[in-house]
Amino acid sequence: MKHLKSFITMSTLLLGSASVFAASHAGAPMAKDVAKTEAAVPAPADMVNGEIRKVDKENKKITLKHGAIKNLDMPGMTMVFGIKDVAMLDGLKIGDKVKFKAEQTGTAITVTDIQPAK
Ligand SMILES: [Cu+2]
Repeated sequence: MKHLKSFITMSTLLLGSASVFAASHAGAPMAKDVAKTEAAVPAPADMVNGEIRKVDKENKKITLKHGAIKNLDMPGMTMVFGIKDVAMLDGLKIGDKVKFKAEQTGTAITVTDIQPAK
């Protein structure tokens, strides 16, 4: 009888801890939903390595030789980008190595962030 009693006590403890486990994870599905929502949003732009080839402040354009741009699914190449704000080009010149973010804005691809590469 002593054995049976300790068995029951053990089972009760296990059940007890199981429900505590369930309770403490009650918030988990919500966190999962948040992650799902974030995944539905287009991939955030990564910083891409580039080198300035041409700057056209008047037309808000910049030519960059760039590495692969993951968020745009683009391999490395040299191409013209639109620039969100020409002030971002202050202090940058042709030949400078940069890190930049590019995003698709309608039919154009625009540099939304650019800074000297360190
Ligand atoms: Cu490109």
